[in-house]
Amino acid sequence: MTQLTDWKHVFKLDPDKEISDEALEKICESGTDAIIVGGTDHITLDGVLDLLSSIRRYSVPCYLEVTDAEVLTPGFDGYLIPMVLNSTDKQWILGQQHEAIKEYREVMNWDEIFMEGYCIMNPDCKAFKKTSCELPLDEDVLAYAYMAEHVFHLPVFYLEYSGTYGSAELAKKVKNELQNTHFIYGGGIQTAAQAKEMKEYADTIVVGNSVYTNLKEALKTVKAVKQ
Ligand code: 1GP
Repeated sequence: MTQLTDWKHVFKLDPDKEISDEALEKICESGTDAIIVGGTDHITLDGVLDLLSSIRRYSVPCYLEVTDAEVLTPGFDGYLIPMVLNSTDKQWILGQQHEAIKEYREVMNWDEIFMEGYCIMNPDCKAFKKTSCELPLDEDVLAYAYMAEHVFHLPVFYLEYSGTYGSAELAKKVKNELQNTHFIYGGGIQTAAQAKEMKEYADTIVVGNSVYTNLKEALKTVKAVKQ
């Protein structure tokens, strides 16, 4: 199975959003490297399990991004755990993770768990507000990327513009800051050209919302980064 560090392209699906069987088939058979199940609001265990079982009809790897320990469930190929580095509230950086580790550490398999150092860059997105982020300047973002790699030794740094297309110039600078930590970019990718542009710098690009708004264009992002 493709390792996270080999991912070029992933789709992120939200258990709170409706998706037809036909659309799901196209997404899972698109050639993407993995599907991430994750979202910010109204995430329920039932919703997560429903989506997981639908995705499991296909061979594509399926990862859960754990934004709420209540929906943790076995059966995924891996688990992504965000630490929101630009949050002003400790609970989103270390607090919830600390609680989850107290409860689950006996059953945690670190071969399938990946901590993600998140930097959330869109002040209008739900995750930014929910996790009480402050908008960093470029130099701050680069320092967070540096900390992700050298202070926390995180496997992943995630530049998150959820809902809006971000700065390719900043993505380029972030890439230059990272040697060992895998660089994921997500946010606002709707076209093959945008996918290609961000993939110049990011190791992996994530396409989320556009599968719900314009699936045809969203599907083209796969080929755009895999040629
Ligand atoms: C969201 O980074 C992902 O967590 C993808 O963002 O929904 O804007 O594509 P979009």
